Amino acid sequence: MKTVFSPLHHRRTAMTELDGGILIAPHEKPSRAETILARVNQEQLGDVLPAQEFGLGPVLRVHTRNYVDFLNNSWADWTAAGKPGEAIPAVWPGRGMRHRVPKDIDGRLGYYSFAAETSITEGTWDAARASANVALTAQALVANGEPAAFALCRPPGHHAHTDLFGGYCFFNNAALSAQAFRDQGARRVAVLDVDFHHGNGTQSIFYRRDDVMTISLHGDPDLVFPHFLGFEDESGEGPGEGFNLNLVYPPGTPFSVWREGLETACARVKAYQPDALVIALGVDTFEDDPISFFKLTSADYLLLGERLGKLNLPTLFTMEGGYDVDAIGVNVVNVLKGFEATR
Ligand code: OKP
Ligand code: MG
Ligand code: ZN
Repeated sequence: MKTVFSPLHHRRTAMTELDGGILIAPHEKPSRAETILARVNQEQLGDVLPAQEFGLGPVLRVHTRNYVDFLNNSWADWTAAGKPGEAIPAVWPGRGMRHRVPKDIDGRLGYYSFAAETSITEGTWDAARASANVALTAQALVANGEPAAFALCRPPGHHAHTDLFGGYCFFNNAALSAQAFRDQGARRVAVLDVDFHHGNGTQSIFYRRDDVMTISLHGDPDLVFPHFLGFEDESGEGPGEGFNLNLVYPPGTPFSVWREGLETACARVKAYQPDALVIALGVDTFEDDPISFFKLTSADYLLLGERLGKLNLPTLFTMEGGYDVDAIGVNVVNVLKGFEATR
């Protein structure tokens, strides 16, 4: 399987993540991508290709112009306002308040976000753009006949809504790719999110559509981020009714239980008969992940990959979460090797 990678991910090197009332060094850090890349090379998974430039066209198929402009200008606006640190949202339009876009950068940061852990920094725009280009380059490989490709995206994307950043995400790389498949003639696309967290952005983007099915397995949002979406009674709306599926699990869930949800998800994907499959691949389901509570082992990721491979669909993997950097390379490449073993 070919991997697409961009060294521009290094432009996203935040110093702060708001966590537990203090600013910590972010979990979503550059060594994550470098460790995965090293393992891809060590295991000779396949060629590693650079990202092509796709411009903003495919991004604007999913995100609003105003949101994209905001992301593009936010760091400059923040520094022009004389702020000393990284750009962290601290005020939101709560219940009963006006949903209008304020002029002031503090107001706009809140308008275009849903969480405060994700600081915007000098290179964030460049890295988020590169991450989208990584996804779109890998998507094009699959659209042009590769059976599968791995988009080594960083920053991740599955929490980003059409006009909201948060959860370390800015552009929804999985959603952009699914939309690109549709725009290139795929009739139906399935997005299966195996990251520990709910893919709230992806769900929201396609919630009223039947041409992109969204499925996510994740920790119970009653207990863990993103808290306000991802429950099992969310099944889609209007024409999208029946085309969203959430599979929620409690703390301590091992692979033996999680794989039942994977089976359910795979059955739904198969019945949908999509022309392409996008896997939002997070390995923060790992037993030693510092911010998550599932108990998958490194060997389990081989079995996950095998199950996905058996779907026998043109498949794009977009990299999402996974924060135990010591194990992230092994775990991600195990999924991809397990997948390849079935082909
Ligand atoms: C992004 B992805 C840590 C709280 C973390 C944000 C989690 C974002 C996960 N104390 N909250 O889905 O891996
Ligand atoms: Mg998930
Ligand atoms: Zn995650």
